[in-house]
Amino acid sequence: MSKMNDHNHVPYFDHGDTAVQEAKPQIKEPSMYQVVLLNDDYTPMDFVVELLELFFYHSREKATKIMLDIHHAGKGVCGIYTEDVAATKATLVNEYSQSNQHPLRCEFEPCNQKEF
Ligand code: TYC
Repeated sequence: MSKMNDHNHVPYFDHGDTAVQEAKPQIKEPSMYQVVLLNDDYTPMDFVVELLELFFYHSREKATKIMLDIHHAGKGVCGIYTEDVAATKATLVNEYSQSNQHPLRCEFEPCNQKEF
């Protein structure tokens, strides 16, 4: 047998019994963001309720409850989304409020919950 092909004598040859660690799947659940509305003294209650129906698909009843919570607490959650969706909703709501001459402010911030 030629020395060149005698694998038993080559120090680093894999004999086929090497344990191969499979890579863990590199996927994670996306970070979630809550879209919040801030209270102010000027935006009409009806406008806020309609906006909550229009942009966040809440029923009239739920929208009214959220609006009143914000009115009393100063701030409240409208919905929970991935970052892109939360950012887009906040921008659209702020543009809509401005175009109707209301000072209503909408923001988004990281949150730990998955749904609202
Ligand atoms: N405070 C407002 C009023 O009395 C109503 C209001 C509710 C405004 C929620 C903003 O995010 C808001 N007309």
